[in-house]
Amino acid sequence: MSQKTCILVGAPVQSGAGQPGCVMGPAAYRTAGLGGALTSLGHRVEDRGDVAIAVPAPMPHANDAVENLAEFVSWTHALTVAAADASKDGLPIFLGGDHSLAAGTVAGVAQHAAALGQPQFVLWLDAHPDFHALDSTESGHLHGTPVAYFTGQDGFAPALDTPTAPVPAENVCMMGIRSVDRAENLRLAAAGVTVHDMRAIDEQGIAAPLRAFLSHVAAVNGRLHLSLDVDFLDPDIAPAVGTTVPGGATFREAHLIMEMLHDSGLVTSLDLVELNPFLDLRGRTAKLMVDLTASLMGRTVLDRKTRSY
Ligand code: 6HN
Ligand code: MN
Ligand code: MN
Ligand code: MN
Repeated sequence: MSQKTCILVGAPVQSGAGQPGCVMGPAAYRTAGLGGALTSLGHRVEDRGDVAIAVPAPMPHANDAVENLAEFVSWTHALTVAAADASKDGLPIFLGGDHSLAAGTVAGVAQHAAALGQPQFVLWLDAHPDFHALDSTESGHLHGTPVAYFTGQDGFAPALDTPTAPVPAENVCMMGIRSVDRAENLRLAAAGVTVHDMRAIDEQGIAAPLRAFLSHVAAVNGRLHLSLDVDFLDPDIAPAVGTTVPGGATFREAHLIMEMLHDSGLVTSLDLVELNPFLDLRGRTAKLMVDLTASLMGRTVLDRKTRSY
């Protein structure tokens, strides 16, 4: 990737998670040195500060389990605008915040892609598919819903309209999946999302399926949004998340993905989500997320000059 203008957009969202703490995410990324890591790689960095919403009036839902629906609606509107805007000026990096923020960030970057006449793709790195609608969530935690929203699935009206530029479900590729609720399973298959669960990665590794996806994105001149949930990573290396699932991606798998994405030159926007600094151990997870972002933006973890290929 050549020199980029990275636009940092803080999204201190925690209304979609089951426990507080993600509100501290943007500050933790800044504290862990995200901006400096990017400038040291030769990129320009513009920090737009944190997006904010006014405290909204409560919004009830027929599914009694649903929590903080009004906040979800306000964040989705605000972040759609912020993401469409930032996309015009550079490569937006959204500092979360829980994963419900991706309802807005992906809707916004996809609006920009539509204006350019390019197809939008999403690489979803997560233990979970986050494919519930408001009617199917059992936990009521709306960080379990963004993919269903931005792909234009039913089940969000009348709280939210379908996004103006929904991402076709076939343009979404998920990796690392290892915790799927029954309703999600049925809907994922029906919608046509590509899911590489951990079983598939154990058998094939991450390189082959990722390479296949990237060559498809390149072939149709697509734009690629990467949504990186902390719980994609194994909890041993990334403990600062409220929804840990054992058996996650290793340090080496995660860096390999980032290096391959860098080499592809295809990534046009990024979410860093679900970091809960209250659960971290001496900043370990925040620093790992910053290092992975640096890999994505051109830092090599192994010294390529000493490689024999
Ligand atoms: N995330 N499927 C579970 C639920 O509560 O709906 C977990 C959601 C996790 C969301 O990790 O971004
Ligand atoms: Mn709850
Ligand atoms: Mn998630
Ligand atoms: Mn997750």
